[in-house]
Amino acid sequence: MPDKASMKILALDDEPFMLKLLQRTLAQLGYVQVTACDSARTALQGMDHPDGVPDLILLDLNMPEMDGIEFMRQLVARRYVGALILVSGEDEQILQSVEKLVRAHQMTTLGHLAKPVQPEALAALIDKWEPARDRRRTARTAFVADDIRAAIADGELVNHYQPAVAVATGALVGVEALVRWSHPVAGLVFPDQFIGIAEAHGLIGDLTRAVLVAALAQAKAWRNAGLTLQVSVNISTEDLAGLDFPDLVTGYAEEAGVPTTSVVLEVTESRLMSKVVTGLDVLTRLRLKRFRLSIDDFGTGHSSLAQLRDIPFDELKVDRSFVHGAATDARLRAIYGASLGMGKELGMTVVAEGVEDRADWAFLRRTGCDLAQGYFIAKPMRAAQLPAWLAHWKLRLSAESLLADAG
Ligand code: G
Ligand code: G
Ligand code: MN
Repeated sequence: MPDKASMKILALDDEPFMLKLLQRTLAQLGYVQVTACDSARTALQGMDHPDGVPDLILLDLNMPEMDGIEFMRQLVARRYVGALILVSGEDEQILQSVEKLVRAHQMTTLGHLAKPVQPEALAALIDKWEPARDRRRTARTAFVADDIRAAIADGELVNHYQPAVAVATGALVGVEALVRWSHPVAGLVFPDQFIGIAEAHGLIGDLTRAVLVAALAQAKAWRNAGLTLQVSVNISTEDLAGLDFPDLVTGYAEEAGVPTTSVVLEVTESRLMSKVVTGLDVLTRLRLKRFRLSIDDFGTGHSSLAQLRDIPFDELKVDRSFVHGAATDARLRAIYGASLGMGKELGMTVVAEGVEDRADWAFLRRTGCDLAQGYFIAKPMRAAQLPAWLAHWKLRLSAESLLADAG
C-alpha cells in the first residue's frame, strides 16, 4: 500500500484540462506530492535529479512533441524503477498492447485507465503500488548526465572487442568495439546503462569520439603487430545529425594511420529512422570517403527495406534474434534466409550475430553467410586478450572440426 504523504506522483498529459482533472482527483484521494507536467521533455529533465524521480507516473499516450511510447523508452534508458499507469483516450486494444510493451521493457505497470479518469478506478490502481524491491538496482543505475560527462573526460570508458570470423575459413576478419564504463565504484558498467542518457544529453558525440579514437589506435597497434583487422564501431543517429561527422571521422582515421576501408561504421536501423535526411547526407559522404557502412540488428526495425533502398550499405548484420536457433525453427530460418538472400543480392557482406552454439555455427556453414559473431566464437574481450583467444580459436577449428561440414 502506498504512503499517501510520501508517495511522489507525476501526472503527464499535454491537455491542461485533463491534467487539472487528474491533479484534483489525486488531491481528493489524499496524495499530496503530485507534480503535473504537460511536456514529456520537461518531465524527463525533472527526473535528472535523483530527488525528482517519481514513484508513480500517470502517463498519457498521445502527446504531440514526444509521445508516451517514446517517453517510456527514455524511462528505460534512465532505468526508471517506479511504476506506470497508462491514461489514454485510445481504445482498449491499443492500451493492452502498450501494457505489453511496458512489461517487455521490464517496467512495472499498475494498469491502464480510459479518459476521463474515474476517481474509484484510479484509487484502485494506485492501491496496487508497492515500493521497488531491488533497491540495489536503483543505486547501481542512478547515473546522470554529469557522471557520464566526467567518465568520458576522465577516460573511464574502455572498449571491449568481439571478433567476427569468416564462416567459410574460420579466419579472424574483424572486431566490433563495444564500449564499457570502468566505474571506480560500480565496476564494469554496460552500454545499455549510459548510451541512452548520453544520447539524450548531447554527450554522444564525445562518447563516439572516445570509442572511435581508442578503436583506431588499437587497430593501428594490431596492424603494427602483424594483425590486419577491420574494426567496427557503433554509431548513434545523433552522430549522423552532425554534418561535420564525416570530416571528423576521416580526421581520426588519418591521425591513427588506419585506412578508412578497414573501418566499419555500424548503424542500427531503429536509430536510423528519425533524421533520415541528414543521416542520408552524412552516410553517403562517409561512403565516399571509403568507410564501410553496416546496417546493424537488421530485421528488428520497421523500415529495414527502405533503409536498404536509400542508403549504400556495405554490410548487413542479421539480428541475433533470427540467428540463434534458426537451425531448428522454421520461422527464424525463413527470416534469416530472406535477410541473407537480400544482402547477397545487393552485394553486401552478410554477418550473422548471436551465434551461440555449435548448431548455429553448423547452420551458417550450410547457408553461405560471410561472417559470424557470437558467444560460440568469442564474447567481447579486452584488446590484450585477443592474441590468446585467436590461438585458442585456431586450435578449436581443428579440434572441434568446425570446418568439417559443408561450407
Ligand atoms: O555488449 P553490449 O552490451 O556491449 O552492447 C549493448 C548495446 O550497446 C548494443 O546495441 C551496442 O550496439 C551498443 N553499443 C555498444 N558500444 C557502443 C558505442 O560505442 N556506441 C554506441 N552508440 N552504441 C554502443
Ligand atoms: O546491437 P549490437 O549488435 O551492436 O549489440 C551487440 C550486443 O550483442 C552486445 O551487447 C554483445 O555483448 C551482445 N552479443 C554478442 N554476441 C552475442 C551472442 O552470441 N548472444 C547474445 N545473446 N548476445 C551477444
Ligand atoms: Mn553492433
